[in-house]
Amino acid sequence: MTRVFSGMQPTGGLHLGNHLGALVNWVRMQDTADVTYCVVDLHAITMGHDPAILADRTLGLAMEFVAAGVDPDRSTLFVQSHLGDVHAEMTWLFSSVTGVGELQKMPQYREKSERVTGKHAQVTAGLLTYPVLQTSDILLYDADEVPVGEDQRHHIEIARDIGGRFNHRYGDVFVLPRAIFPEAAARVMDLQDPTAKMSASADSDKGRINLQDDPDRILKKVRSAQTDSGRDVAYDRADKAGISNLLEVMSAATGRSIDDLVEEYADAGYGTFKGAVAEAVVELLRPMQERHAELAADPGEMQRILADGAAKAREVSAPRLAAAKDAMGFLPA
Ligand code: AQP
Repeated sequence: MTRVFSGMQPTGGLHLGNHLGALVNWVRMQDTADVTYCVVDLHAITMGHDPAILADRTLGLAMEFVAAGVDPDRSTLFVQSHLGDVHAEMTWLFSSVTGVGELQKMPQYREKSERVTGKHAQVTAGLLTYPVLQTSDILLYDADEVPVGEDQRHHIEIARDIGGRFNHRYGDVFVLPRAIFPEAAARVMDLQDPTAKMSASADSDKGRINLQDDPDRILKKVRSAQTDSGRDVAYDRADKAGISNLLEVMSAATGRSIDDLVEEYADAGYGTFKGAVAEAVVELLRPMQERHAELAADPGEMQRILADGAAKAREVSAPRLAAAKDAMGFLPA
């Protein structure tokens, strides 16, 4: 059976990009694969974080996964730091087959390190080695497939490179994974700046639809989305970035093809089209928001699910770590 692994950071509530780019595939893949999903909290501390809210955000993110349709009975759902011993040790081993230069070339590292400003600000070693920890996350679970958004393409490639190099040097221990992107909305763009991806860390949340936004807020954000000065609803990523982004969002939210939507809305005017996009997003999020409210009422149940998940995850990952150490020639304890 195909094995699947993916994770998300508890850096805030999820947004529509996270959902359409990755979470939709997480849910779909439960039907056919052996899936493991993780709240990657160890990744969430590389840019500075608030210790007072990390635990709540971690639990809240797990609830968002389940509210979106991740089924704890058909998946392994766990928190990365609960297996910090396994993931961090594996990261150390992989870091000895990883070049500093290849980490420095990662687009996300370059872009995020530029955002670190201020007198006491530091580009941390954690930000640089982030892809090595992500490689451990994925390879410890023998993942064949990793459902992610387009922005993760380079990180999955480096995971293959690191795993491949390890296998070449020490023997075939790891499965090399491939990224799985959605057909539409693999890269959801910011509504206010359709040349930038919708992001948890954007300065303003006007260009971002959060999964917990209420219908009024969603309508306001979609209505004020930046579009070109033309009138026709057409798909053209270069010249009509804003409208094309909304077409992708609506296509992913409704399951209708972009051609079909263009045919219906070509002459409808931007106002009518934006209203339809907002309605589609509201309808997509409504059941998730209802389920999330139910889950939030019983945090103890989610803690129990995560404890079970951590025990299941350890059964897979601890032997993989042991095999890696054995292949590298360490003296058994
Ligand atoms: N805009 C997006 N479109 C499609 N997919 C996206 N993902 C993130 N943004 C978009 C996918 O969501 C998953 C979670 O990724 P993460 O936890 O690593 O979060 P992230 O990529 O750090 O999220 P943000 O919002 O983009 O935050 P910043 O600005 O901090 O980088 C991944 O599968 C990702 O591809």
